[in-house]
Amino acid sequence: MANIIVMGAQWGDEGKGKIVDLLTTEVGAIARFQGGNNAGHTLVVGGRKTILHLIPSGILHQDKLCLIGNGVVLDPFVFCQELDRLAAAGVDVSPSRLLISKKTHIIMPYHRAIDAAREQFKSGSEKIGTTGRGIGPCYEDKAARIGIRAADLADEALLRRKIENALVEKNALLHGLYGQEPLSAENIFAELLPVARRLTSYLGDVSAAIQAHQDRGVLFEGAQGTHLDIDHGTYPFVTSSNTVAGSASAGAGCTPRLFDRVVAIVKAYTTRVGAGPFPTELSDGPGEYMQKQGAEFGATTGRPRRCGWLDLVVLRESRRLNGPTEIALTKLDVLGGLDELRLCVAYHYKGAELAYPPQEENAMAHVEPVYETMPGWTGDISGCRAYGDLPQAARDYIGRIEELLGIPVRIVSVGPDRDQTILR
Ligand code: 2SA
Ligand code: GDP
Ligand code: MG
Repeated sequence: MANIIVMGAQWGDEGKGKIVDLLTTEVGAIARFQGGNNAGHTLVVGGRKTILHLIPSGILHQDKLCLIGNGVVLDPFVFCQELDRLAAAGVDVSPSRLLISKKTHIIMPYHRAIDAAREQFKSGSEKIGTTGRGIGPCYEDKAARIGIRAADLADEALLRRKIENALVEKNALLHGLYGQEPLSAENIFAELLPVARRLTSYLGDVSAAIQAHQDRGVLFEGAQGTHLDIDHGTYPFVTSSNTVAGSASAGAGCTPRLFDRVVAIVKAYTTRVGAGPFPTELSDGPGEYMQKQGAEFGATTGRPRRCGWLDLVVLRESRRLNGPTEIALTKLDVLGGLDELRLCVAYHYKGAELAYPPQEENAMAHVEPVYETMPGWTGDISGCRAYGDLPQAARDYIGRIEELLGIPVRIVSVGPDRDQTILR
């Protein structure tokens, strides 16, 4: 039994949900530690699809405890909807299985309104392409020390006062700057109250729960991806939390000495949803093929995802930032049918060859990828269940990734279903 961090090595949507669901058998509890319902984690079991936004991807395993850590931002309305959807599908979502940290910050309606208004107000090239879920504005309030935390939902007088105080500033922005109708504290409070009362039965001490489960193993489920990290990503085209593995400790409330394994989820090509630089992006041909074969649409917003070749510069930086012990390579099946595959191994930038991304704002938009070319394979590999079943060209592609990164690929995913997996 090990304590495992699972994180995305690219720009999100690498298939974390599937791999977390798969690895859940190895642990006693699963914890989310950052992000919120901007995440869309897809699980397919026996052909049945579940998309989770807030609740950890271990929830389908009846005997596991699911934890929502202090580093998460939680929309209580979305949480309740997710509870109801899972319960309707026969999943046990009782408080005995699901705990929310009392320190988790709450996404309020004004956070969503500011997120949307701010995006609308920005000029075309400045738009981030956020999910509109209020993530950034909620983390802003946390840092400004005016946020509402989950424990506050159990104290109605405090909750009311905090909403009233927040709206003084929020309405100045929403009404004064963005020209919208001011929001009413009374309406927000009245809407929130039944949801708040429901949520309070899920509140608890996540740090204590992790400590209690560490001997059976805890899996820490990252959301988004390394290059969307607020510090290390392609700023300002990033999300508002730290998505790197190091964030698991602070965002769940445990010692960094706990972790035994860091599993980097790597999609066999690259995708990005929302704005921001993407050096290996393909606007047609193989990019369209990946988009179609991989059904690359946002699991939260439904937006089409941009697609491109695998970028080893991006992955090298992820290796440095996260120190993965192993890689889970996903969506390899999607590449079947392409004549040749390209791997970006370096960038040309201002006359130099770079092994790591440049760090100045938006410099990634001006790099020129340096490619290696490898032969592709034909035929459908989604039925392969052993490494030896894969075509030689597919094994060579995996081998080259291992060689370039010096990290073993321990899991190869060849389809969305839990079963469509090769373990090495
Ligand atoms: P936000 O909403 O403030 O976090 O947006 C900031 C940037 O972070 C990106 N982002 C994501 N990128 C990939 N996947 C995410 N989850 C959904 C999915 C996305 C969707 O699973 O497909 O459905 O659109 C996710 N969440 C945030 C976002 O695109 C911005 O670039
Ligand atoms: P996450 O945010 O990292 O959990 O990833 P998403 O769920 O947003 O996006 C990954 C998508 O790819 C989902 O629709 C998954 O069902 C699907 N998926 C995961 N692994 C594979 C795979 O190996 N092959 C194929 N074809 N689809 C996969
Ligand atoms: Mg996703």
